[in-house]
Amino acid sequence: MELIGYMDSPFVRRVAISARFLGLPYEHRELSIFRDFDEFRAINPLVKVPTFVCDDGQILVDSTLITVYLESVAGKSLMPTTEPDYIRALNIIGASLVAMEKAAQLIYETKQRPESAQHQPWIDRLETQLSGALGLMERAVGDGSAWLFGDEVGQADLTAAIGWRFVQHAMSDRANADDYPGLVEFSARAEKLDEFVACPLS
Ligand SMILES: N[C@@H](CCC(=O)N[C@@H](CS)C(=O)NCC(=O)O)C(=O)O
Repeated sequence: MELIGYMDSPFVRRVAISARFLGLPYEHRELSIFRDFDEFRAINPLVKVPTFVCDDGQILVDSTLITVYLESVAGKSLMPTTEPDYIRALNIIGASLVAMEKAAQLIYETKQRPESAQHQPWIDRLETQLSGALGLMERAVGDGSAWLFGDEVGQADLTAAIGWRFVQHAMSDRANADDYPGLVEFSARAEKLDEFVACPLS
């Protein structure tokens, strides 16, 4: 199994860290969807990260779908198995994925487009959505001193922690750490775990 993409994508990092929590070994290839577009396209015409190459050569995209596959290979799950925890985990993962997605869209809007083509109302909208997602995540983690569903780190924990770290790394000016003390603490604890240390944000 091979994971393709840089860890500066929170979606790639999510797959990498999930695989480690599931105890699954994988190869990792760093290719950029921008700088290595043609090489990437030859592997996957979708040119999306994460791209995941299964042992039989089939290609998967989307961190959630890849994680579903990894869980089936591992024969175990990083999700709570009973309600209402299961639904709450899905809710937190959803907010964290939106935070990642809106932050990525802000990068595209402000770094890929020439300044003259940027549209401020769209940027404002993305920022509002980003702060809405971060607000939900902050409420979910509380003071950040405990994992979300007991002693074990699960998919909701790792996705929230990766999401916050990415936003802080990419745009700390748009997400003031003072406004999110719970996430700061939660992320700091997560980043010390072996599975996170092994997958540094590149
Ligand atoms: N929902 C997807 C999002 C993945 C995603 O948007 N990746 C970005 C990089 S962070 C990408 O491939 N961007 C290039 C593009 O969309 O063309 C997931 O969970 O994997």
